[in-house]
Amino acid sequence: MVKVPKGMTLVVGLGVSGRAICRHLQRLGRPFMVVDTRAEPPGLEAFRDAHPGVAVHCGPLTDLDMGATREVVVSPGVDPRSPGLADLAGHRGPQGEPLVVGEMALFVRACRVPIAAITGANAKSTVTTLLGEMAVEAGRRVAVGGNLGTPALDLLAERPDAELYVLELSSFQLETTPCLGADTAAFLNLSEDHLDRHGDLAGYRAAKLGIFRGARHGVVNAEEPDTWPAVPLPALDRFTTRPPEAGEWGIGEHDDGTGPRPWLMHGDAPLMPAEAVRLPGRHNQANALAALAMGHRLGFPLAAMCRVLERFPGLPHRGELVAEIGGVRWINDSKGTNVGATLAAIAGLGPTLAGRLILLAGGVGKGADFTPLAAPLARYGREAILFGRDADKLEAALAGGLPLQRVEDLGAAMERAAEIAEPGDCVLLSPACASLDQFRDYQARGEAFRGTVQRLAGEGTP
Ligand code: UMA
Ligand code: ADP
Repeated sequence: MVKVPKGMTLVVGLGVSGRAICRHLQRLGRPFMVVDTRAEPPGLEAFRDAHPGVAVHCGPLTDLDMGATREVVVSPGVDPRSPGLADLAGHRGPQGEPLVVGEMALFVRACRVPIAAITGANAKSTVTTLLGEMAVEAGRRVAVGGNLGTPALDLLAERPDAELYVLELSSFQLETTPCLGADTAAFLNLSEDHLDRHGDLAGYRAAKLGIFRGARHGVVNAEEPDTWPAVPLPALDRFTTRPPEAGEWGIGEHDDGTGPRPWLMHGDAPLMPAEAVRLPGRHNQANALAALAMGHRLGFPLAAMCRVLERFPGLPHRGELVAEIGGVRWINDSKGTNVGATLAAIAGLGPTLAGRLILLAGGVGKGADFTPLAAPLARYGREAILFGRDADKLEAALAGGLPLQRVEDLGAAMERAAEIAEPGDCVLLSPACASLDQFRDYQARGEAFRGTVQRLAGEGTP
């Protein structure tokens, strides 16, 4: 047994967040030690160089006696219910907070300016980036990060001048945040993801509802009651892709003299034509409305926010057209890491593509049910090419709908797609799975796709 010395803070995990937690504790002058359950966590040597004298234990959490620990700060990838931590549930630290917390608990204690926080199964990064861009356009000093980009605790040090923090937060981060106290908090949508960690959809939802703890304003999806807070908030805005009811943010018919067409609306006030939103598809119009609702609450001028929506081209790896080669479009939606995201990608493309969609999917399914993909793929798909750890489960869920092809990995899937694609087809990488069985992360998977497409373009292969 390794005893954590009395009064010492224990940091669990030596990934991106864990290292940010250590830097933060160092700035506070709080003594800490580190544990990572992996035998050789990546970047260990560099960490030791940067933090001489800090004890690092690599191995099971059950090796540690945490009885005298001042606080345990867990990385998002570590389940607070793991053996070694589970026993500490219900224990309290000196400030009365739970003994086991995540990075956001430390962030909240240190942050002195408003927080805008965004969660959901999908669209978090898109809405977070949109809101950040809107803040800049409105002339605010804003820092953007969290689950996306710079870890929240690093933002505090890198952007001490910020007058607003816009943070994307995952269910993992929220379940270890006792009270976020956001000025505005959005829960965008809910569909199955991370069930291997949260057990079931109810568990996943309960973690995500943590975004509303202490919030002064909420933004929810009018069409998804699962996103609504369990306890009333001081103020709430709802967005929908239907015509809005009073006070809602939605999409309705409006005629500005050029003929009736769909507009983004706030109640009965028209804001901008839906087609002027540069991001494609209805799901992105919903994302735009959520960002508008948050920005409005924060006092950003509507005109500034609409300018951002007109020009924002989207983030890489989210429905990104990499190239059109010989009449075949190759689209990188590597961030489609769950069924809900892949459904949105298919819905966005499908109607223009009946029978012309070649889907590349597979990887780590995280316990999800793939059957919702069967009907839209049967309708729009030409073939689904399946690879990775959970290809079997995908194959079973899609069987009987469209032709299926099993291959080893993404490279083989792309070879097969290049072989069968004909002008007018669309090859979509939207895996409905995490990448971690075959790639470092979804970006590496998307880069691999992009690299192969660029090589194909060079060769002139369809
Ligand atoms: N791990 C161990 N033992 C440990 C510590 C980590 O096995 O002691 C494993 C985890 O199980 C996981 C991996 O190491 O498989 C990384 O976990 P981590 O907590 O160390 O991750 P970080 O590198 O700190 O990155 C985390 C977020 N990752 C996760 O939540 C898994 C990053 O989000 C985030 O950008 C970063 O903090 C900064 O805040 C990534 C992510 O995939 C993009 N998030 C999930 C998602 O978006 O769906 C939630
Ligand atoms: P997150 O950060 O929640 O993963 P992203 O903005 O990175 O969200 O998008 C992730 C995936 O979700 C992409 O594949 C994207 O095409 C898809 N997506 C974007 N908006 C929506 C939406 N409103 N509903 C469902 N899926 C969406």
